[in-house]
Amino acid sequence: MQEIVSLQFGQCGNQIGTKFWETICEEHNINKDGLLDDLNNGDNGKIGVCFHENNNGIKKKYVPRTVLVDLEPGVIDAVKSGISKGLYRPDNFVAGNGGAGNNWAKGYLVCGNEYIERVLDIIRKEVEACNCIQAFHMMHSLGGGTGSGFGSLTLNRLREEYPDILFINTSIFPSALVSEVIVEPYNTVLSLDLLLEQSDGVFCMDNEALSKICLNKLKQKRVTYDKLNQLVAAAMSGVTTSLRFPGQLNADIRKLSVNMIPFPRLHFYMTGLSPLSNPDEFGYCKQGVAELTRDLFEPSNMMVDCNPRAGRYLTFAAMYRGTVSMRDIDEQLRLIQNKNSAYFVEWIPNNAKVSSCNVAPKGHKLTATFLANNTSLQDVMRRIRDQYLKMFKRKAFLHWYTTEGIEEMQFTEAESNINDIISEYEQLTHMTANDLCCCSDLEDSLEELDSGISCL
Ligand SMILES: Nc1nc2c(ncn2[C@@H]2O[C@H](COP(=O)(O)OP(=O)(O)OP(=O)(O)O)[C@@H](O)[C@H]2O)c(=O)[nH]1
Ligand SMILES: [Mg+2]
Repeated sequence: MQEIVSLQFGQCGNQIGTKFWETICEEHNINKDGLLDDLNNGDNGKIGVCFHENNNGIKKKYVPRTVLVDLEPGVIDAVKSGISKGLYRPDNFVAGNGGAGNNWAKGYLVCGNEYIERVLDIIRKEVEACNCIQAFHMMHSLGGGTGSGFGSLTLNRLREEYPDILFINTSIFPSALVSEVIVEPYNTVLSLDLLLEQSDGVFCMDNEALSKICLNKLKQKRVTYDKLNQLVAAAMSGVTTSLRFPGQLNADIRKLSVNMIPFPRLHFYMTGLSPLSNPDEFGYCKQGVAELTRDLFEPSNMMVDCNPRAGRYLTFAAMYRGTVSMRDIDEQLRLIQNKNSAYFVEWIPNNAKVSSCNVAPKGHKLTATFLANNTSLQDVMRRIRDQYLKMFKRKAFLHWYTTEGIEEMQFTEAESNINDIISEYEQLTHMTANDLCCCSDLEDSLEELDSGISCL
């Protein structure tokens, strides 16, 4: 079994985490106490990837392989007393009593250092309980102090201790549409700097795009975290389907990464879902393979506020759930790629990975999840970088960070790292196969990619 150990950090990490577990428990017929609800249990052959299966004599109990951490107590207390309180391992909760107060430096240095050994001990126990762990999966926001700062510290430490285990992140990018944290561009830039160097794959979820989906597509009157988190959980459930249910392609994170990431630093994914429609309109539109596939490429379906049509697809993966024919899918994807060839780089032939799973999410017959490595992701980096620069030019709010021990230099280095990735995306948007031959760094990486794919 290739297990994934989840790490939920901070308010946002724990709120999206609990929504994720709620969603996948329902799909695997696990009730709020971790017991199987339905004896006719469908295809649960790979359930051990995400859950411990504990046999306590009478009934098997399924316990999420997850560690829940927050430097302030409120959200963890809410999980401990919420409807799923019987689901999680009691030893896997860590709650501080102060919080990092929206300050990356506090999460990374001060409070983080106080709690890191306790957290690492719990994670070590989780790793020991695995047969052959494939990845850590951290869920967190980039805009606060705990998920971003303490999350970064933990990422650093786990990288040192387990260099061979893949590290993936579901990272929530901030948006002024739902947040009042003024310093979040600072926290986000400092976190991105680390994610660029240390993470193996970042599923980017942008509160800006998620809010627009809620308002414009789902026709909600008001945006709430609960609604945003439902979208994030649905996308994460889609992305992990082939890891959790028996199937064929992309069945582990390493294969997904080898196929999706042509250059090591370009490991930021945008995610999309279909269908995404107003529940009142449900049933009025046909939603077959053709409609879903077309929808997946719609900019308004992306969970990052970017326009993929202004960039180019390096690679993408489409995952379908429900009873569906692979021939239909291949045909629809070919149609879209042929019609829109300018949007796909020509120097990665066969840049699509497709998979299907016959278990549809609850309440649906057919759905699809999209994962893309598209150069327009630079838009969200640019948005955050520009907000950051406005404050940093005046050194506004900087003292909160320097007094906690972060040097100004770390800010300028992080900023230049973000500038570099923006230029890398920019370059690849305009680069043709011929230009690429002149660029030896990229050429080396392409050779690595070729040999990686041929090893599969
Ligand atoms: N999508 C989503 N975003 C959230 C949620 N909770 C907070 N955020 C966003 O996360 C950022 C703030 O980070 P938090 O997760 O609250 O902070 P934290 O990690 O707990 O850190 P501190 O409270 O500062 O110690 C802001 O951008 C919020 O809009 C949530 O449940 N869902
Ligand atoms: Mg908090």
